[in-house]
Amino acid sequence: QAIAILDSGVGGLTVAKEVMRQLPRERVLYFGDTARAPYGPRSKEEVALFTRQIVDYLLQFDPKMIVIACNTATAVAIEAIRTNVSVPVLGVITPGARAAIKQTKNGQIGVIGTEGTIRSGAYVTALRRISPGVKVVSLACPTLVPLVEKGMFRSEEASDVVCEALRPLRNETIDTLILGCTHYPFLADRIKRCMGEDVALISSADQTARDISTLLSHTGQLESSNEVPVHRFFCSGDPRTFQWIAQDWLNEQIHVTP
Ligand code: DGN
Repeated sequence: QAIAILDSGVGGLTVAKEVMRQLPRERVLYFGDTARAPYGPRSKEEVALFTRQIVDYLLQFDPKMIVIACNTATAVAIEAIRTNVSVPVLGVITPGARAAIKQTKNGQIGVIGTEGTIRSGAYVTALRRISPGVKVVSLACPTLVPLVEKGMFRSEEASDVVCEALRPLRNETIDTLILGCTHYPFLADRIKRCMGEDVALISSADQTARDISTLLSHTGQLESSNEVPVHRFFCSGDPRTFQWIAQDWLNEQIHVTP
């Protein structure tokens, strides 16, 4: 049985990569809804519906668990999906919040994400649940996901767009910044350059992969076979763009099923 991972596009590959690194025996089934990305500007109802459709599609393959590797979808749909699905469902917001609370020294945390994620207040809720006194500064950065989906994350233009998007955070005294969108680790070096060395960047990917590992070891479902797993990738849009971004990010050859 595989670990099914979904996102609106290529962003969830940041989580998939970490899963493949931390749990090299596990087989990954990935779905990127590239035809309908970005989810950020869409309504809650629409994102919840799309997430449900993808989960239903992935359930055909009888996965051992579902990972909603999209903050926007986690924010609006995880509870409903959990009640309707019999396998464990993990999102990326609680793991990201936990990692940020562990990291911060001054108790001031920034969160960047899509409009949908920021509007939902899901990070503020998750952070305050763990540490009620924490100060949270949230900022929607709608210009970043399109850069990544177009494969422009290494371009000069990307640096300018990132700096412009993060400008409102420059005078904040945060010491930790949550990359509250799974696409943003693609831009991590540019975000780092813009925010400076003193601000620690938190990607949910690392903590999410650890949580997956903990969950599967509790349920006795960690893969024990030594065979090299064959991962599968699906996308709803142009498979060529998806394939080259995925190969570049994962550093391996993959096959994409359109
Ligand atoms: N990668 C998604 C997230 O983490 O929110 C959303 C990207 C998008 O569709 N805007």
